Amino acid sequence: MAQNFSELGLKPTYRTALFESDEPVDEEILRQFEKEVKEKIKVARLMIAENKESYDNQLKIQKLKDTIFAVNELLIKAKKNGAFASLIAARSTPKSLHCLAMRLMGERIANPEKYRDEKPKPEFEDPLLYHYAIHSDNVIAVSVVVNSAVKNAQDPSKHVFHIVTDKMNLAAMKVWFKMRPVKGGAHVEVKAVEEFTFLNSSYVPVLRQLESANLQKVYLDNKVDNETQDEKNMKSSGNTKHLSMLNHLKFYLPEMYPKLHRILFLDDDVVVQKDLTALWKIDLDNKVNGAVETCFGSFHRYSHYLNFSHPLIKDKFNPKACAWAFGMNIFDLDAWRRERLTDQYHYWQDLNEDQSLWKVGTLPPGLMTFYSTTKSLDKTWHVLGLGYNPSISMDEIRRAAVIHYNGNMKPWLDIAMNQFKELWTKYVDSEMEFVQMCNFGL
Ligand SMILES: [Mn+2]
Repeated sequence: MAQNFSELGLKPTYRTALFESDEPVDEEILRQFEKEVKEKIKVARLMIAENKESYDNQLKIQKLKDTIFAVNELLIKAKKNGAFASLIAARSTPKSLHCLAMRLMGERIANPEKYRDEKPKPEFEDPLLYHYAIHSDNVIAVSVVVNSAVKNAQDPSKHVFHIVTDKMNLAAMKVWFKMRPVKGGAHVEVKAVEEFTFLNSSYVPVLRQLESANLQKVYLDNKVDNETQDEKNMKSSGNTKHLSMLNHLKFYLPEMYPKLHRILFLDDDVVVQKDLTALWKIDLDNKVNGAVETCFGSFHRYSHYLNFSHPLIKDKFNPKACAWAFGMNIFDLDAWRRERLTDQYHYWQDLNEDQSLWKVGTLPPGLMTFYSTTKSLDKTWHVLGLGYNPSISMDEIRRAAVIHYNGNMKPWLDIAMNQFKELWTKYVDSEMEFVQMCNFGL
């Protein structure tokens, strides 16, 4: 696949966006990709027509025909991978996930006295313990992350998990951890993003942008013109789904946990396979973000994520700088506060209202915010690609402290890759009655 893209003269950024990315596939990118592929096919067809008369060009014709075929295959694959996977992700999984959330809600409504809110534990603010941040609306995914971390921790009682979800999933998430308390004395705090009241639209650019996008939507809806409702919905939803507060929450960790010095940020599509405590002791050389780098050859450089035709980007960043990944990051919160990096993030996010610096996602603003303040970690800490790359070696996976199912093929979906699924399912609490009822297909 890698060489196909460059051989066919297609931008490698498409490869990143359509096959490797952890963020939802952007319809606009898929459309652009389709347009370019169709353009390539057209040019190839024209050349064949022009060359038809001269017999000595047979070879060339055959080569062009092969190109048409290869490009078409790529398009079909991209559509399947992108649009189709998001379709499945949006329909079939939520069936089981919804079922689980509903059962948990039902349990809570049936037994209100069992689920009264408890006082926050002092451990939640104890800087001497090992703190984790997990931001997700997916109960089963979060339970796997926490369960795998606890099972592999030498002393679970020193580990504190700060789960933040949205208002809609708060009760379900709380009931889960009440019904299935974590083992070994580990500590779990569950909060809704709405409880962090400093995160409002006068402080957070993403929320302000969401509000103005919603205003635009109202304006579009009321406008009398010849667009159908579907077309309007397409236009407005395309922008807003990437601006979810839960996705951008990681940029506010120092303010959310003012007493803590370090926190380990984990995505909800990871599995922990080793004791991680060494991460809190690693020397970060006064840097803020400890992460594994993802570049190889010309791939996954800053130029793939940022628009280098913009003067501010060209001025400030090296296009060849190596990108790194979100998903397992050890953040030094003191250094973050000292360097005022949240202001940096706000600066870039404000400038990108018109999407002229980057298109979508949280990795581009992350790459900008933590440029020159990221310390590269040994690759065995965090092995990526289990959601799209079938050729990761099992040795590499076994050695990894954390494995990451970034990509479309999440382990809780029907389209998960079979060879990697078991590494996730072994941490699913399959004895839990609701998990059995809700058909997770384990
Ligand atoms: Mn992820």
